[in-house]
Amino acid sequence: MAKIQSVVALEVLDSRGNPTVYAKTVLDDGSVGKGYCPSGASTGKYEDFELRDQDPKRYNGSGVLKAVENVNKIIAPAIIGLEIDDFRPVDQKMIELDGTQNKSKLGGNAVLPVSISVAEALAKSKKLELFQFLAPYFGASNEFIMPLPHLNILNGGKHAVGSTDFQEFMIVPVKFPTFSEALRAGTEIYHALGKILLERNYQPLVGDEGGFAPSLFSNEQAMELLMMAIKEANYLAGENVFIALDPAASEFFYKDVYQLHRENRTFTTDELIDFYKVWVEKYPIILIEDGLAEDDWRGWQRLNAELGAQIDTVGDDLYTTNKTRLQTGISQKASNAILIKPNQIGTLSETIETINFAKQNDIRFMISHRSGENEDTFIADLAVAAGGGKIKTGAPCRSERAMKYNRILEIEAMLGAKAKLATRDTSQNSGMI
Ligand code: 2PG
Ligand code: MG
Repeated sequence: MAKIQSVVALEVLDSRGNPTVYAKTVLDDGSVGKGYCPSGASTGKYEDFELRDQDPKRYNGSGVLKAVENVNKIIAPAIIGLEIDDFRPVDQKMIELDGTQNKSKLGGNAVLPVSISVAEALAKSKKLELFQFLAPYFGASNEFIMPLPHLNILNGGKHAVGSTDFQEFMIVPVKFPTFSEALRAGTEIYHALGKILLERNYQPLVGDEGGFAPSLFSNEQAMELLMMAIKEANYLAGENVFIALDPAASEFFYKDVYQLHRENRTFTTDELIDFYKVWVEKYPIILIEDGLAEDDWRGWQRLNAELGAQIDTVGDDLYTTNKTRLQTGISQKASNAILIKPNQIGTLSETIETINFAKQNDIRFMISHRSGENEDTFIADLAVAAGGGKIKTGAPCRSERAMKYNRILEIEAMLGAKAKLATRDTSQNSGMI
């Protein structure tokens, strides 16, 4: 047991230059933990409340001094002095202090950094690596599964204005012996894409998640560029490298239809599902996240019924890491997978509960960053500890993205032969091209 000696929060900046909350926890044995809150651009409507000051004189209203004060004046006094060897009682205390469904009193952005910093301090106190400390919460053994990296090499939607309507075009190197080899393949493909874009006179500029953000005339053009890049880097699309998409469809769903502005097309739910079906036949797609909007339950049921045997149908805005919404999704057979973002739900305890609930119900899960990130590599340890076999944390470019992949490299080296790269059955996904 160690006693919480101090908890201090600060207003710092994220990767978009927006203010965010950082918290530092010190235990009485000298162990120190740090936590940061990431932030989304295409946020789901059921996410935790992100408390911003709305003071137009500071950071155009996006300052987080109130959330910082909530840590320093409300949370810290309530948890300093607690004797702990588990972070869950601290999370419970914060949930009680907040007392709302969506952390709207204290702010999810006040609660999460404290939750992470306490877990990190405890891991240090127990002289464990963070992933080792977290593993028992998932009932994990001492064989660790390294997650398959889902690298977002072409950015669109809200992360790259003027690029594609679909938000994320990811590549997934699947048939590689180790995480480091998979990451190398993904990174070589990323650079091949940059070269192809330059040759075609596109400025190789990047979006919020480090992927290229060319101004394309259609979403399909992005798919063609990805296929070219895989080939250019000497990998085999549909054999060892696959494609994953996050259209983030809630962002282009208006007045009951899906509107793709770049190509001037409008789809009903059924038409958009048919569109995805054509793509899944044509391209080696293994995963579609938020293919439909967050309240389009009927559409999700059909999408999952028709494509769920071939691809991961992942709910992000649909579930917002919320166990109750996932429960609804399971009873409706709305998807076969969930995206996990700790800041959508607020505490590490609730994140773990949702993951374990997904596991119990054979729902696959992928650990994810946010488009507004920071120097915290916490999600890398979480992905290894939870053992779901998938992570997405942007392109292998820009330090706030690369450092999460780098942390997995470090863990892999630490574990040696005990680090097994996740596998994925791709027999249904070769694509025709
Ligand atoms: C998503 C995320 C992360 P944001 O939609 O999956 O890639 O974007 O953080 O902007 O919600
Ligand atoms: Mg998403």
